[in-house]
Amino acid sequence: MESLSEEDTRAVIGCELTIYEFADALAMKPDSMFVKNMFELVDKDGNGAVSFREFLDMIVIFAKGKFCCSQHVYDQSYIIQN
Ligand SMILES: [Ca+2]
Repeated sequence: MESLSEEDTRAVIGCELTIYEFADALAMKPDSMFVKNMFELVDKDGNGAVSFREFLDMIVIFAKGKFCCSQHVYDQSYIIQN
């Protein structure tokens, strides 16, 4: 397996996703309420973009199974437990 160069690593870490790219990464439509709410939740600094770090934080939350959804998650309801 080939490793990334330092320059490529910095580019990955420094990249930010728009809501359209975020929706694409989740294989969902950018105008869905789920994507809008999730994007707003993940964009912790509120700059209108999801950083690599913010995206990783979301993945960790999913991986730990602490993200709980009601049956209406695709409408607008979600809860993250501490
Ligand atoms: Ca952000």
